[in-house]
Amino acid sequence: MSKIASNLQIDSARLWDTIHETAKFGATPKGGVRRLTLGPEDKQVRDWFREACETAGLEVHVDALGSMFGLRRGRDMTKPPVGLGSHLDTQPTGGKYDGVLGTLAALEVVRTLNDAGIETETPLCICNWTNEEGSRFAPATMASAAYAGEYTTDNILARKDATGVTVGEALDGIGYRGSEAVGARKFGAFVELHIEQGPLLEAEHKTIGVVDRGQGIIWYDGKITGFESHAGTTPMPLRRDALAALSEIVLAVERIAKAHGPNAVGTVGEAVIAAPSRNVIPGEIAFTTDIRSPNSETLEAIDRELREAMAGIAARRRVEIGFEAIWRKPPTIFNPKLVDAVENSTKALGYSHRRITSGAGHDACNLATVVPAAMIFVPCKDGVSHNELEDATQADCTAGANVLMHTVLALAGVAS
Ligand code: HGY
Ligand code: MN
Ligand code: MN
Repeated sequence: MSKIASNLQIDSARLWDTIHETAKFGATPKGGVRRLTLGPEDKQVRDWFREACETAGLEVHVDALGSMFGLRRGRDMTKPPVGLGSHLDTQPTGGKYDGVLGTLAALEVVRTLNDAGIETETPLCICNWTNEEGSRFAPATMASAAYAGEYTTDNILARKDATGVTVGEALDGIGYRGSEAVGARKFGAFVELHIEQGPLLEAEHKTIGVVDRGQGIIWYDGKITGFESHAGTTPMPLRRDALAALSEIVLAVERIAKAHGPNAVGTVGEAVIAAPSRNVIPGEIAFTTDIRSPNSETLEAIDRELREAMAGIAARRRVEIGFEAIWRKPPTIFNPKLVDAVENSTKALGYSHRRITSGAGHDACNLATVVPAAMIFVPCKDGVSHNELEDATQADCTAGANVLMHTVLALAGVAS
């Protein structure tokens, strides 16, 4: 690699300004970002991203699920591009860095290579994957999962949000239902930079997480059917209280996840009483459950034990409990050669680092099933994410973007 390329550093101030410039799309009073996928704020950031890519000389393409691709030409256009990027949608109580750092660092890599006049051997392709978060439409990482062949495009287009709007309608609503077939754009490799969203790097004073694995995930949609009745006249032993049953389910999820600790986790993140009223015993509740573990056998054991616990709760409380697994993501093993490339770039740049398993799901975990993929983590303050307090330092974001750039240069090759 040329001397220029090997000493290249991204423009730290420009990356930092870019992250904070886009944070205005969906900015919340508490300093977070609420940018639900395919909503008006997502359209704003997508339009911004498209313009920034075009200004950086990229050809912008959009696929049938709205995922965006900015292609930077390489010397040999017959070779598949190295992909880099993440997502720009956020959780309802999201922060400025989840997904955003990886997508905008990819843009910064292109801007830096442009400034340095560096041409790579293979093309590069920066990516903004639709709906990584899975908050408005389930499952999470749906567009990259469809890209990897886990779902058909039509299956995803028909997914509905809580108000009954489909993915297809939402894409049309913001003008991002592209013409490109999902999965048609091939990559030679894919690298994603992301905040860790956990406490390890900060606690160990490490700048870079070299991600070699990702947890397995199972998502469930649950429904409890009891019996609405008068809060004043129904004796306690005669009640079929759906909310009391859910309370036992929540504690069972916590107990069973802890029993499979220290890495297994379980969460009931949503619960909606069908017809809530202060003086009516809840008769019907919809709820969701998210369980994770780096180990497939542990996931299956938790699934079995949850169903056993629910059968007991249903019998004792004379309620019906429906519990459907709607998404199963096996644990991810990232490509060892790419993981080594991340580690080598990190060492060459002199950053402290450690190998790490991703507790969160990411688009790279789907890409890893069809193309060599790897991830780079940087710390976030107190390990907090999916919270408006999410924070990271300019130095760590810069370090992550430098590792991303040098890993991509090692994979793509430098032509001039
Ligand atoms: O849920 C996840 O792991 C990701 O942050 N959407
Ligand atoms: Mn993310
Ligand atoms: Mn997230």
